[in-house]
Amino acid sequence: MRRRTLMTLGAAGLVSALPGCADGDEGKVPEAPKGPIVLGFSQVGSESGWRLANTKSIQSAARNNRIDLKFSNAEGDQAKQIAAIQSYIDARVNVISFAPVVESGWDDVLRRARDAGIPVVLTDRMINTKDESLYVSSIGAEFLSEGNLAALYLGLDFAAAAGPVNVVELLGTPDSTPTKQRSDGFAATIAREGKLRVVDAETGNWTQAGGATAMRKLLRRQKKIDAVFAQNDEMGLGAVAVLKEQGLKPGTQPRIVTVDATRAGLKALADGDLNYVVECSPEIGSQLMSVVVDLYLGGSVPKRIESQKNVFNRDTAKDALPTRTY
Ligand code: GZL
Repeated sequence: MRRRTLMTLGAAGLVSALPGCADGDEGKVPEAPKGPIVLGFSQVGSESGWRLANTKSIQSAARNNRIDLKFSNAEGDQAKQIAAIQSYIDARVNVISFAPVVESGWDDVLRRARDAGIPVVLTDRMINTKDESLYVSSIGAEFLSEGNLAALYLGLDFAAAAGPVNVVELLGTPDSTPTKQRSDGFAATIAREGKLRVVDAETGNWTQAGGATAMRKLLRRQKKIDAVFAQNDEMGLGAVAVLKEQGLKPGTQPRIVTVDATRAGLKALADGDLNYVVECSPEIGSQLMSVVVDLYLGGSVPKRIESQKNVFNRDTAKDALPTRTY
């Protein structure tokens, strides 16, 4: 992304830069943008603590950059996201951004955005398209490696086990990027290690209630469950409640790894109900606004921007909790 030197852009209140003088345009000052940048954003929903923190990050970063944010919440409904994107096209916003609830079904509306000359930035999740020109940048976590890390760390706890170790998976929304790629990353790693094996899976749709229902079904179907890979904290916490109801000791038998690293997840980890939590930070608002300003100024932006990743154990969870922002 282009370096910025200080120059104030009037109404937008943005500090940004004169592009470095390239050959032949010495001294040419770009037309200073008139008025605030307008960003249309469609959010997946309010399904988890991670999502709420993601919304907060985007809204506060827009405020801090004096960007006029048109924000809509689809509550998990793709049709509502498509309608919101269309409304931003009709309103001729400067940039459109969204976190796609599922990967397929976006080409038509994104083609209309592109034909209207409005750049689109994906956040958090990806879309499944053959036409990469439908979005200019994507900002989010590398989900395959989250699955990889979950398997690696869970494997540490079974290093001395004779094997095989029976794992069940609690899955997010079908066809969403994290659901698909966390599973793929987990499977690829356990295939290399050879001791852990996924014997069953159920969708919990990212929610605590969904995770509890899924765990009940799996306990009825599976005689021996040694470990649970919950694809987010909420589903892991739902599983913990059900396991305790049934007289089991989550964190010991079975062992549990989750993803997100929300405050509630780290608290359960510190309490010994979980064993590891993989973090994919939801706080990508400032990265998004930086891309939005660059696009508005006619700059070029990276096609892919990774968000922060981490893995917590019980001790590092205790260290992180006092200053946790989400
Ligand atoms: C991950 C994000 C997922 C979180 C869930 O980047 O898409 O959606 O893991 C959230 O908590 O619902």
